[in-house]
Amino acid sequence: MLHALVAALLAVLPLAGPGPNHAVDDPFTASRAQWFRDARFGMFIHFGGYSQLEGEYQRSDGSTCQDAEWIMNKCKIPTADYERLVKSFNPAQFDAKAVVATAKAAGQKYIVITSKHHDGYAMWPTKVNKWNLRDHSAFDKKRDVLAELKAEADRQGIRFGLYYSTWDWHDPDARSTQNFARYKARMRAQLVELIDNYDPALLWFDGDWDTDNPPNPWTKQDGAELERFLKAKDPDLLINNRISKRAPGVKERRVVDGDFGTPEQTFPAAPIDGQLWESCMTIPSKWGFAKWDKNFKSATTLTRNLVDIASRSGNYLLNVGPDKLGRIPQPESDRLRAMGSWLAQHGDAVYGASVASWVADPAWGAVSRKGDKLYLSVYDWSNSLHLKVLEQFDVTGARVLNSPQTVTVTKAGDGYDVKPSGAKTNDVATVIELTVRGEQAAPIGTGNGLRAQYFPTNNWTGTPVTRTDPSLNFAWRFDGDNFSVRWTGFVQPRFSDTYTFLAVSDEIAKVWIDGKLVVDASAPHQARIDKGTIALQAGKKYAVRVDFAERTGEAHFKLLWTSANQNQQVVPVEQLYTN
Ligand code: H79
Repeated sequence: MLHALVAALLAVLPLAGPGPNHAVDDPFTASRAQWFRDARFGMFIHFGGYSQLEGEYQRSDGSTCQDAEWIMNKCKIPTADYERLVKSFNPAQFDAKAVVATAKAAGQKYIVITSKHHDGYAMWPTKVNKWNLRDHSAFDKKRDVLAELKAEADRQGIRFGLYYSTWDWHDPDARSTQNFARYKARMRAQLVELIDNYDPALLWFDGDWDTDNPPNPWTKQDGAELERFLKAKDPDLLINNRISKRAPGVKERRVVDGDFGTPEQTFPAAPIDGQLWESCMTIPSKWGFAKWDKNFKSATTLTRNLVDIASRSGNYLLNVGPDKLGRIPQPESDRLRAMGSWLAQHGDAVYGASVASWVADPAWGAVSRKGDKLYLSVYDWSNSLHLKVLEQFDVTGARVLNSPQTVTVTKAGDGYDVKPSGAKTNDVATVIELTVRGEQAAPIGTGNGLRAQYFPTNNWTGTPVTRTDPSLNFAWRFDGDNFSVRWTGFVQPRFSDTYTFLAVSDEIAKVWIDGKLVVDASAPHQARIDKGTIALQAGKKYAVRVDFAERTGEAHFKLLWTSANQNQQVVPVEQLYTN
């Protein structure tokens, strides 16, 4: 009630200054995201009413149409017919113990299961409607697959997450701009059920695109409101970027949305600027079960994908599609088990590992880093193994995981030649572990932030309100218009490196370090990331000035840094000084 009043006031009053900051922490360093950053490998499960159709629909004219979790939409199945088919859904052989055991055997650290896909069918006994596995199926009325999976995941030490599609083909209000508020209320009620009953560590939204088939009235404001609501209920929830809205015709999602980015059926060639990320991919071509979908990727490809992803500081959410009886198809579990047996011996290269910025990505494999270890995952053992060095470091030890062979490391050309004495240990990737010593970090600083001046205009004029901001990490979103901020003080790097400063901003931002304009995003723009580099010396303090201005629409500003020795993060309070 009070909230609505405040929101109404904010809407009518020209607000001089920003509203509340919705960026509560930095996902790159926050303890609530620690498990996610370390996990690297999760199991996605696409399981729903569509699973009953097994990827095929017989039209009334006798012809066959094929798809999987999109079958209702792509094959234009009339709702009544889809409902009739799903009525006989009886996944009696769904065995949570076996599913979680498969994830464990694969070396996966978390599970994300579809609670509701685009067809709107809820996989738990929701009280919001009858379009769910309890009330609309032939399944045992005493069973609840989400409850079973959650309990088993807890028992076996696997984190539990839920997928939820905001886009809904079944609920008539979901495609109606006029009735959308009613749909949003039902969605919220369902999400409350999910949080209260299954306590997910992560919510994975989907269906954020702009489309007419059927229409999808969801907006960025809807996403921002929902995220605020969910985080108020559970501040530790991790939420993906698709809770927001992808603009019409835009392929890329925004860096400011959610806790992590979600490349789909692909993964990037380097860490993503400004956000944690998780690539979701399938083993055959489709997400939901389809009996004809038999072009399975090899365990070697899948394992190397995981290693590549970990070496770029991302997670791999690899999907399985249980059949209509609830069983993970054997070709999928076979591949998962093969990945797990490789990981059992080489997991150090993956879990808790991230980008190894000291070296260039090699053509013969991938390099990841964890603390004072570099892991060279060699896919092509026949090649000579050269490491191109981007940042000097010493090698104090070298060994091949699971092999007694010796490794010699010699300086050569632009880096190191690495020569193992023996044969590869397996065909997927042989891992060479280097113990390394890089530059000693300067002690953690003692700063308390930057001096901030908040101006009641969008051009740094008028009388500012002054305060100290511990870090520059703001998502004011829709809450403030027509203000500008100037932050001043000093920044103190802990390494002598060429630093990249990354500014997430909407809509005007400039960053000066040591008097040099490092980021110039002074042409008005929507939420995006801009960056620039400057060489700095460890422990020295450099003058910093940041100008940010907001006229209308959304307001965002974050300042991050990264270097060869410093993984990407919001510049932390300890390294920022008011004087
Ligand atoms: O759940 C899995 C897929 O079913 C779902 N996301 C994963 C995790 C997914 N559905 N579609 N896509 C992914 C690809 C998106 C297709 C689109 Fe379009 C093309 C969206 C906008 C253009 C088709 C045409 C849908 C709307 C218009």
